[in-house]
Amino acid sequence: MSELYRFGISIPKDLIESFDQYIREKQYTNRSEAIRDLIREKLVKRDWDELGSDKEVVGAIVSVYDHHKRELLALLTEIQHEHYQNIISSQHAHLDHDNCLEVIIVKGKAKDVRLLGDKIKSIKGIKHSQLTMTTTGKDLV
Ligand code: NI
Repeated sequence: MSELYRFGISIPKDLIESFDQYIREKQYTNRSEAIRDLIREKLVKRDWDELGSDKEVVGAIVSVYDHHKRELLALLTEIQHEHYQNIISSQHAHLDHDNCLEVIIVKGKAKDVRLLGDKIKSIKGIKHSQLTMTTTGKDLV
C-alpha cells in the first residue's frame, strides 16, 4: 500500500453535514475512505471522458433484449465479432420466456470500448443497455 499523506481542508459547515449524511447512507465508516473513493471515481471518469481517450480501461456492457428479434441477435453477434479485440468474455442469462440479459466484459482504449457500447445500445430492439466504466486498477491505489 502507498504511504498515507494527511492534509487538512476547509469546508462550509453545511457542506460537511451533507457529506456526513451521504457517507452514513453509503455505509462508510469514516470520511477518509469516502473521500478516497470520490477521488478515485473522478480519476477513472477522467480516463473515460477525455475525448478520443487512448487510456486503457475495463468495463462491462449489460444489455436486456427480446431474443425473438432475430435481426437484433444477428447484429449483436456481428458487432461483437467486429470488436473481438475489446471483448474478454460474455455471459448470457435467459430472464424469462422473452427476455435475455447479456453481460459483455470489455477492455481496451476508452474510445474503442465506448464505441462498442454505443453500437450495442443503439441496436433497434435493445430494451436497455449500459456501459459500466471502471479501471484496470494499475494506476489506482
Ligand atoms: Ni436468452
